[in-house]
Amino acid sequence: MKHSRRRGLTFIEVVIAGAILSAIMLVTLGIMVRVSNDAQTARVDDFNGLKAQELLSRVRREIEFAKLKEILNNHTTLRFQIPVDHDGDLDVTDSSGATEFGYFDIASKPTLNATCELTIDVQNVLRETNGPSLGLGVPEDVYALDLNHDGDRNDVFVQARLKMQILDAGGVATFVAFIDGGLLIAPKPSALTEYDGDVDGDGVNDPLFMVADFSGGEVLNANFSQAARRVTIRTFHGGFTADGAYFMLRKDVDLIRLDQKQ
Ligand SMILES: [Ca+2]
Ligand SMILES: [Ca+2]
Ligand SMILES: [Ca+2]
Repeated sequence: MKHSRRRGLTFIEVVIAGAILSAIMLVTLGIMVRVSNDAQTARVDDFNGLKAQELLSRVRREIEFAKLKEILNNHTTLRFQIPVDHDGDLDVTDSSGATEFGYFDIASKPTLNATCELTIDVQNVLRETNGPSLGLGVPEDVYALDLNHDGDRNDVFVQARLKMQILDAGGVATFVAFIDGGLLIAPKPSALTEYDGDVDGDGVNDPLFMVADFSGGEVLNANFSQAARRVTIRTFHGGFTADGAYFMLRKDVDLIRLDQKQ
């Protein structure tokens, strides 16, 4: 008896084919989701990078010809002066040959003893689920996420812009402008008003402004020596992916060589 050629698939073949098809679809879907997520996170990272570069290049422009006066308030405030022609002889040295360091007053007049200050202006607070409230009187948002990806939901961050102000000889601010920074800063867990804590959760604190040594470029403490001719600025920017499920954290560090002897 002649058997007709078998047509169609057996049940088990259908099941296997179905399983293979499902697996292929899952893998494809996985790749699509990953590509989409990668594209999303890349976009957020690009945006964060742009904010960082804007801020860092602005600070660089302000301070590269400056003489550093001091870094204070837990590394969040940097004071500096620049060469000015205070005596009006068309150069920035006085009759003794010394550089006339100062800043401009509100009428753009070069003024000795005036100082420019860069400091932070806290705008809002980002808290992980168990992060403490800072009670600063600024908006606080709580997120059920590990924003800094350090394995816990205990952290809290402030988001700040940079405030630039001119201080007169008495230290009174005569002019204030803002550099929209979107800086993320972590307070110290032991002192929630000291904003030089650990932002990225690697166990090392992340101060905003630090003095660096001219010879080795090594970051020193706020007490700077004669050799200090560099300032490091460490910025963190963050942003959520479009679905709000992931928070990208980006770190940028700039080492600015100061033109003037400190
Ligand atoms: Ca002069
Ligand atoms: Ca965390
Ligand atoms: Ca850190």
